[in-house]
Parts: sequence; C-alpha cells; structure tokens
Amino acid sequence: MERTFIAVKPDGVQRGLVGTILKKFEEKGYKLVGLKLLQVSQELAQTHYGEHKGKPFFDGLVKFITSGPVVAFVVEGNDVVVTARKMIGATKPSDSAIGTIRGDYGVDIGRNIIHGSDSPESAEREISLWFKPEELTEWTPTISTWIYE
Ligand code: IDP
Ligand code: MG
Repeated sequence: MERTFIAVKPDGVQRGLVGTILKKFEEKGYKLVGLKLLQVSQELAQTHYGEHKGKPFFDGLVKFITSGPVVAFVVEGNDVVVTARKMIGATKPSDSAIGTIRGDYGVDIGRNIIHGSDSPESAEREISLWFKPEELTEWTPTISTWIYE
C-alpha cells in the first residue's frame, strides 16, 4: 500500500474547505493514517518547498504557507500518489478540470488550496518531514473488503 502527503493550505483552511476536502479522500476509499492542524514554521516551509528555492514565487509561497494554519494529512491506498494528484488538479486552477479540488475551488495559482506529493519519493520525504512516526496510525477500516477485491 502506498501513502501520500496532503496539506490544505491556509487559503483552504480560511475558506472552510477542510471538511469538504477530507470528505473527498474518505469517500474515494482512501484510509486516513495521520491528521493535524498546525502553524507552519519558516524552516518547515522552506524545506518543504526546497525544490523551488530561487524561483520568483518562492518568497511569496513561503510567506503564504506560513500565513495561517495548515491542515496536514496522510492517506493510504493503492496508487494514492498519482490518484490524489488527479483529484487535486493542475497547479494552475484555470488548467484544472472542473470536478478537481483546484478546478472547483481555486482561481489563482498563488491560492490553489491544496498540496499533494508529486511522486512516491516526494511522498516519503514529505511524510517524514511533517509527521513523527508515532503520529501515524496503523488501523484496518471495517469496510476494506468493500474497497479492495
Ligand atoms: P504543485 O503544488 O502542483 O506540485 P509546484 O510547481 O510544485 O506545483 O509549485 C508549488 C506551489 O507553488 C504551487 O502549488 C503554487 O502554490 C506555487 N506556485 C507555483 N508556481 C507559481 C507561480 O508561478 N506563481 C505563484 N505561485 C506559484
Ligand atoms: Mg509540487
């Protein structure tokens, strides 16, 4: 089973979209294994977005992601990394299909509601950056046999 890291960014939290977003992942059939609300530090923001350091939007991105609480969570399931990215939509909301999270709720690339890991390697890195091992819970949903053959 694969895991991915998802974060509802400060705009998503401020707009009251946390429940809506969590519901989409729950209804899809993914298992929630970690969840928290936190104020992101400068250090965490810069490390998380390290690949974008030096780009023109980097400072604004760090300022934005540290501007208010973020809801971070980890979901588990078959092919969850790639499927979560499909559920999230393209980086630029105007390129995101209607029905995706960014396509339905986002307008501006700098306020695109949600983050999702872009590969299994990024997911591992981001999960260990945002969560301590003891903050992730192993459990078996009773509905598992109705989601997996
Ligand atoms: P992703 O979130 O879809 O993986 P990335 O290219 O990794 O997209 O960029 C990370 C985040 O940086 C985006 O979600 C967006 O919030 C922000 N970002 C990316 N490109 C721009 C830009 O051109 N202007 C403003 N913000 C940007
Ligand atoms: Mg990215």
